Amino acid sequence: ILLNCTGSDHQEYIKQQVQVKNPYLDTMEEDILYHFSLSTKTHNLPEMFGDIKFVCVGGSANRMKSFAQFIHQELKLPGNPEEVRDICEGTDRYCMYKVGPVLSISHGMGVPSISIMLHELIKLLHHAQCRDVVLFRLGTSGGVGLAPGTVVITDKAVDYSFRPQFEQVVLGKVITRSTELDEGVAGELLQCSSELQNFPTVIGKTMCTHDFYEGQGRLDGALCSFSHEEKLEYLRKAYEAGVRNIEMESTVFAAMCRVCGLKAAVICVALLNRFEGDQITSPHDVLVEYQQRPQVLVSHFIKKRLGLA
Ligand code: R2B
Ligand code: URA
Repeated sequence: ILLNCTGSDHQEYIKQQVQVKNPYLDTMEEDILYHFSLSTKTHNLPEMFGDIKFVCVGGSANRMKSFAQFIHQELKLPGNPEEVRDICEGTDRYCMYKVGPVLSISHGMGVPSISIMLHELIKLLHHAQCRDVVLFRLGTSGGVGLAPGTVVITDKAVDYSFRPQFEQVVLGKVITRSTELDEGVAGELLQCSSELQNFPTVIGKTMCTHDFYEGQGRLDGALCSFSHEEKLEYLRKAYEAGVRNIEMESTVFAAMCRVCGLKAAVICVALLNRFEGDQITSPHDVLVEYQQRPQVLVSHFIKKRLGLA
């Protein structure tokens, strides 16, 4: 087909592919995706993953398994949702489930954990020749001035000083990458939320930190080097800068997807309002229901895209 493409069609075709930004990859005879326990030599990646259109990632292995089972039901696919198989069963670093065109993967907690997963995921999508893929991070977060249970669609992922950038140390030097997310997908998700009943949703900035306790201004860690007033002052500044929630992966997720030409969105539920406290005190069943909200929203999005809703 490529031979018949005109120049601009060809460019469009290339643009829709998942791009890796590493010239060395082409020179490798085999690529071992170590933390997935998959490899280009032992697995036929185009056959296993070539039809993937939606990739959903989230911190917890159990939650991403439940999501796979949920989306199996929602898409009314044949077979028993209970029998979804972990593709990464050769390792317990991450889990991965494929349900029709949807891939559900866990990424653990924090920037280093999700960034290792994303290197291997983006290579996997590239090796599998996937096209037109949208990535979603479905997560939990601390709300900044929001009622618990509110879903936040991220318009920009920002760092500790509310800048839309991700800093990474490479060869001993800091390099900075932009963390802009796809505006169209965020808008489509907001539209989806308005079509669901009792679904409090906002769009806003998401602050990404490298710690859950002091790094997020909590007074309840094993260490605390600031006062209650200083905490509130920081949260107030964050709110004024447009930050509506705080979590631990969004900046690197946004930055890596952007560089590789992948459309991406971050959807996190707020488990608490950080102006009101630090401890997560809601009962277990309430927290479970909150964590299903990003899944319900993304499922609605996927069904609409597939013409099923
Ligand atoms: C949200 O929740 C986790 C910490 O509890 C972390 O992975 C995040 O981003
Ligand atoms: N996840 C976070 O990173 N922070 C919170 O406050 C809640 C969940």
